[in-house]
Amino acid sequence: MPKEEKRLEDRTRDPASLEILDKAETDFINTCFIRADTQRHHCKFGTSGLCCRICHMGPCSITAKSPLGVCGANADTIVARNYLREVVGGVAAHSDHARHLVFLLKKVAEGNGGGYRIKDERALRKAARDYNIEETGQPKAKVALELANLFFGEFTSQEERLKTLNLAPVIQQNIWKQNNVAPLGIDRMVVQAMHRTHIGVDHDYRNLLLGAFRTALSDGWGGSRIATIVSDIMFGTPSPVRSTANLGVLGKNTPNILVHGHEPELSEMLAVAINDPEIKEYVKSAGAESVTLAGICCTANEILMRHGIPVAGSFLQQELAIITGAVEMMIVDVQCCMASLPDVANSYHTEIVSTHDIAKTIGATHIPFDTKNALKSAKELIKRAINNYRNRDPKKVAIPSAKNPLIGGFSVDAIKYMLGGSFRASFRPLNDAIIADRIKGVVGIVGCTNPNTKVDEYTIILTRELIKRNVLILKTGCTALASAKEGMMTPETALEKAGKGLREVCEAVGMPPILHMGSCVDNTRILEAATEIVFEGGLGDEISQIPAVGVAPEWMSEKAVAIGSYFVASGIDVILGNPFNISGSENVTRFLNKETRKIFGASFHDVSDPYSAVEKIMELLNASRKKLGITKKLERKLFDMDDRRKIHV
Ligand code: BF8
Repeated sequence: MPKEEKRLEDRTRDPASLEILDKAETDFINTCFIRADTQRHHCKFGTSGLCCRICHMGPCSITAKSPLGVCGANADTIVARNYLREVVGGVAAHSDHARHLVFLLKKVAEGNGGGYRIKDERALRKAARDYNIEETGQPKAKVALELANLFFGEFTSQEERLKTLNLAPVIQQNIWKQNNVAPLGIDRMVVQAMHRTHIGVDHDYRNLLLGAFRTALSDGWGGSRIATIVSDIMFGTPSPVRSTANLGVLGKNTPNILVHGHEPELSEMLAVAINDPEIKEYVKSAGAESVTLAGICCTANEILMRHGIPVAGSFLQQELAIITGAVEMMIVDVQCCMASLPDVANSYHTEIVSTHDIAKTIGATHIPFDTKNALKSAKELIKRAINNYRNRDPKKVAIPSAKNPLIGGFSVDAIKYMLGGSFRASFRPLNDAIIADRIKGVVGIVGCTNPNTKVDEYTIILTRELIKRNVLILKTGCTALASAKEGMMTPETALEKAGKGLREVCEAVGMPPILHMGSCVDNTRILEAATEIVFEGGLGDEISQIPAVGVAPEWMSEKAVAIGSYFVASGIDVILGNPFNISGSENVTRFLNKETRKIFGASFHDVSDPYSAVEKIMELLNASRKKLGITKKLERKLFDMDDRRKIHV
């Protein structure tokens, strides 16, 4: 046992994870938690952003005695370059995910979509109108093809700004134009960012950082937004759905299949195939009544939002799920799937199946997913998992009992519907509640889990304290799963803990105070909600004026750096539970934590404990409220048309 190993109870607040971490010790399994202990002495040059490895005259590390790299780059340049490269990594991941979905949309439109079809024609036609594509009276395949081609243009556009930017409030668009951060084609932005960070190109830290915001915008108002739009068209716009979360969802007497990663094509087809009569028959022949399909990470969020399929766990539970000894197959695609999975699986009977040609791991079985024969491929995978059920060793099985019910599926459309009903679907009641001070504001809590902190702790404390203070919470990614596992995503539990004003509003419209809005690419749903609030009127003319804050409490991935950056560039302050690797440059730190406020109306804030984060958030929300002149609590009353007109002026 390494000398500095953390106590078990300091690793996570989740009881299911604690139980399996204990089992991992007994089974001698090396998990990310142990590896985090052995990696604890993080390189100071790395954490401060002062290590430059972009050419082979180095690597150079900047110190007081050697303040310049061999090429003459100083700390500001090196730190800013490293930051931009992290943003690029995140943008590329989200946007490549989007590209695959656009290909699928195109194939479906051309009649080559295999078992896929357009599930939400309303979403297709709405998207077409948003992008000025003529859709009235046109067949859906034609509209879909035109939209897919337009989206491909969003990747390749060489000289024109992204069309998706037009979905933002006009003032945001103007800010981006004036500061030359309105992105061109996504691919062009990624290539340009890699070019400008090559040795001997861009050395002005401010220019590099503006480049980082421009690249990030090509994700938030580009790749990720397109991914969400196309997913909704292809697989359906989510609406509230019940489910359960945590390792306790694994079946004791059923074959268990976990789907893990990000792209929804495969998981959607698995969700269909699992109910196929052929599979139901097949599983009986293996001596089980049914087969359990559950999700890990963002794939879990995707199939939860659309099918109510249970969530086995978040990012740091992927190894733990295998250690239960009860998983027949873990199917992975891209992003956040640990390299260690086959090693962990070696001690059990679990088969790790990789499905994406750009994401292979030695020790995993690679079975590329065939979208042309998607249903057949999905059924074959499920049968293979069922065949493995006979290899389960009961002596190695320990499934924690912990699981909690939840409600997920809050797309912006679903929120509008909850707020206003089907005939008057609108954000008006939310804006009114914020104006009347029953709701203080809206906070998006997003991102990952990280073994360097006690898992889920910051997220849960922050969420609990904010709803107590009448703040409506929007959640995505693994932080959404933290609340789900804690039982905070049922309307009843959460409402018991919410402040009076928030509770009144949520009870009136039948909505929980913590809304699960989806996976990481679905952070664009939070931008969409912020835009709806602006369009609805009464809370400012642009996003930075509304009382809204973003928080990434336990973030770890490059995608989170991109997300934080596009939030700030969209006018939303972002609280970071752990800082970026930028402390080596005072100028870069000042730029990101202060000066962006003059450009975008928002900045980053490093706040390492959740109680201080609550104070900071309330300070930011109250400052916005003061600027809007909405500091007084209004009597509760129903707004008539006259009131509404006044709000709009
Ligand atoms: O994209 S929240 S750990 S699973 S990076 Fe990964 Fe972070 Fe989870 Fe989803 Ni997002």
